[in-house]
Amino acid sequence: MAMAAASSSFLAPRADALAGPARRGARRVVARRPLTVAASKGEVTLLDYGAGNVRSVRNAIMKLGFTVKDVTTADEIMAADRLIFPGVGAYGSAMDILKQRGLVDPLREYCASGKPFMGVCLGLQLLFDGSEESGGVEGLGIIPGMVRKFDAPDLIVPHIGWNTLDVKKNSGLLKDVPPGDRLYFVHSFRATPEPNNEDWILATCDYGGEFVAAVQKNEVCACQFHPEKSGARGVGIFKNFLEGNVRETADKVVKSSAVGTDVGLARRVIACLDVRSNDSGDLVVTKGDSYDVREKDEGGDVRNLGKPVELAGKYYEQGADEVAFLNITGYRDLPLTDAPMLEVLRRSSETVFVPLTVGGGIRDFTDSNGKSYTALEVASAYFSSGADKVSIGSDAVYVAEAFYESGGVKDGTTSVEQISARYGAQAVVISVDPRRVYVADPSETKNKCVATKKPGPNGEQFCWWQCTVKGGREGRDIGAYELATAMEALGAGEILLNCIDEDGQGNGFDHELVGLVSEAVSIPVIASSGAGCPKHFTDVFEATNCSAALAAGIFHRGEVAISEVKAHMKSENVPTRM
Ligand code: 1PR
Repeated sequence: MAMAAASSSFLAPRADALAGPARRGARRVVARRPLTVAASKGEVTLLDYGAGNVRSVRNAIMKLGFTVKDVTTADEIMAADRLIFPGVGAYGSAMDILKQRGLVDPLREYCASGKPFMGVCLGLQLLFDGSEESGGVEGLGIIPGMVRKFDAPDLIVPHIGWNTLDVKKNSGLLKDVPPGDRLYFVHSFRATPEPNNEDWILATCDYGGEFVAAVQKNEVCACQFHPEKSGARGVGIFKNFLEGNVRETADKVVKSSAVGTDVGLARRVIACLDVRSNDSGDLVVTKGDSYDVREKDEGGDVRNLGKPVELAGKYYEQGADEVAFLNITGYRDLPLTDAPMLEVLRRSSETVFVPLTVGGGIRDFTDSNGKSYTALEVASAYFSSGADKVSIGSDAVYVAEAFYESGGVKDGTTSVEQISARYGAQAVVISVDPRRVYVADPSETKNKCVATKKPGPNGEQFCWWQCTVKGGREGRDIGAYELATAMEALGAGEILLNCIDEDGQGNGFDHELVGLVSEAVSIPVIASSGAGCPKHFTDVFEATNCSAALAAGIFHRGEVAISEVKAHMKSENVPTRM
């Protein structure tokens, strides 16, 4: 594929990407890796058709001591002894690729042969007769039933986050998942249990109604959730598959309803790492107050709060539901060959088995050598390096402005539309960087105002939130409400709602802003900026319909651990993944 080729040109691993200031002309001494390599427990065949992040699946397999053999041809599929099919992206493009490569019949035959098979997410959906995604597409037809969009009224879609299972059968695959435990889902379409597929259903999940969470018939199994993104519990599911322990067990199935009231989709807690190079050229996690990341003392160095890969690992261990990396100087022109964020992702995804979002610089781009890349190519680079979602900041504002100027025309050429069409809406997050603007009367602006409980400096009773670009450096005449609604229309799957006024202040999230935007869209909204203590998380979950809350400073400075936030949420009966 042209895209993959273009991506790889700027994706070549840079061993020194994280090594600190470049020392031109210095002779580099390359440390040799020890020659002792642990013996492989066996080989697993992976069908990666190049449509997204399967790096984490690979990493989970390798962490368990197995080696990965990639397959691309029909013969290789038939020759496999144990096949993993991690479907990613949109249903239509996945089936197109399988057809082009002549893999449809071989996959059917492989599953019919009864050899071990594991599908993940889209890899489950493709087993069904077809999907209404991509305008109606035929699937592999191995399991009866159609995949349809979540359709319950007022449901936030995509279904993103950690949800509980209702296990229907005794199976070795899920034997280590205690009732009430949560696994990570991210999808807009789902299959439902029906009488003609009942014999396949291993577990269901409830989100606006019961849907298929896992299927199994003998050695052929598939999960709608992502084991490779479901922490240690999820990696254990892969272990059961890889070690050949998926057959029925004698243990009794315990229903998740027996575990109490904390069932269903959890409210997520996200750790955010604002990343940039400091003045010595080291890539550091920094954190500002209202987006000013420099120390206040003389010299004003960029604040250095730690190393990105180490901090991501720490927050994973503490129970973060997701980790976001924002390359806060991504709006500047950097040659793509110097994209150290790619290396951060590669290394983080080796040890962090929860979703990773990356943002900064996702837009059409011409590097200093005059070589041009599309936003889709930049995003593809991030996905293939280990990102599950990309977040678009400045470019989303320009796209929304053009969208309104054109009277709401969707021409399919924008970054948001292209990435969404290729990778699915759930992979596209919009990072909004707004600032509060007071007005005496809503007629003073074309943007949506609210009557505020925090009047302005001159007693103004109304305000709106002005979007900015380039990390808050430039305000535009478009509000957060208008940006969010345009982005939903263009195919974004989630809104990361920052607030420049509250950033780093520790006074709590801006409930008026979060309430306005989360009522305006039916995609998940992540509240961001201002967390100062665990109570601020339960406050924003109680006051608004947001799906997740994100914080940075309190975690980086060690003032509050993520586990403390979770414990507080649990004590306040907020659905929480512990
Ligand atoms: O415009 O697509 O290149 O993306 C740039 C990205 O970098 C955007 O997502 C933008 O939010 C981010 N960014 C740019 N400049 C800054 C800055 O701080 N100077 N950081 C910046 C945004 C805000 C939050 C922060 C929360 C929580 N950081 O992500 O983590 O406010 O902080 P807190 O808990 O300490 O209050 P593009």
